[in-house]
Amino acid sequence: MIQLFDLASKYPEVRFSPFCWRIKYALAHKGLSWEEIPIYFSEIDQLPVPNDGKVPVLVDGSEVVIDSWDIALFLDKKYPQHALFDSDESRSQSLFVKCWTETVLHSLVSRMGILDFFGLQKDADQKYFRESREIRFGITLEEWGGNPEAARIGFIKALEPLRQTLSRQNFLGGKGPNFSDYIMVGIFQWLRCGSGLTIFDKADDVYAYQERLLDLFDGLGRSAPAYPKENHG
Ligand SMILES: N[C@@H](CCC(=O)N[C@@H](CS)C(=O)NCC(=O)O)C(=O)O
Repeated sequence: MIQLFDLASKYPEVRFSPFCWRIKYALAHKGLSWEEIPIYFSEIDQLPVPNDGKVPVLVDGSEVVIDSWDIALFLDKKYPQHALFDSDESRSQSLFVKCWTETVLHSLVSRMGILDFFGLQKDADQKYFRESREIRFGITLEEWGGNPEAARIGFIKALEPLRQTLSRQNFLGGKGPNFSDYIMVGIFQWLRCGSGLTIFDKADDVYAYQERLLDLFDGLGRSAPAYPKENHG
C-alpha cells in the first residue's frame, strides 16, 4: 500500500500539515488507499531516503517521492484515472495557486496560528520549532503571532480573488475539484486541525467552499480530529 509520511503532533490523531493534506485529498480523489506514518520534527531523520527533511514523503513500492507538488505530478502520471490536472493548462494554473498560497496566504495563516502550532508540538520538538521559526521570521514566535486578529482580517481580504471566483463556480477546478482545491483545503485544515481559531463568517462564500471541501470523500477532512478546543483561550 502507498505510504504517506505525515507530520505528527502531540495529540496522536491531530495532523495539521497543509502540504500533507493536499496529498491526502489527491490520493482520495484518485480512489487510492494509503497508510499514514506520522513523524515528529525530531524524527525527521527517520524519513525514507531520499528526502529533503520535510513531509510529505510518499512511498509507492520502490519509489520515494518528495514535495507535495512533485507528488501530485507523480500520482497523475502513475495513476492517470481521475486526473488532478486534466490538461497542461490546468496544471499551469494550479502552479499559480500553489505559488499564490505559499507566498501570500501561508504567512498570514502562520501569524494567526503560530502559537497554537507551537503548542501542538511535544516538548522534545518545541525547542526545534521555536528556534527554526524564529530564525526564519527574524522575531520571536510571540511577536510573529502577536496580533492574530489583524492576520485574520488580512487573510479574509487576501482571499477576495478566490471569493469572486466562487461566486461563479463551485470549485477552482470548475464544476468539480482539482489539485488547486486541494491546495486550498490544505490551508483550511492547517487552521482547522492545528488551531482553535474561528476564521470565517458563515455568510462568506469561502466558508461554504470550505464546507464543500470538508464533505468530499465521505468527509475526509471533516472527520479529522481538530485542535482540542479546551486549549484555546
Ligand atoms: N515544498 C514542500 C514543503 C513541505 C514542508 O515545508 N513541510 C513542513 C511540514 S508542513 C516540514 O516538513 N517542515 C520540516 C521542518 O520545518 O523542519 C512541499 O510542498 O511538500
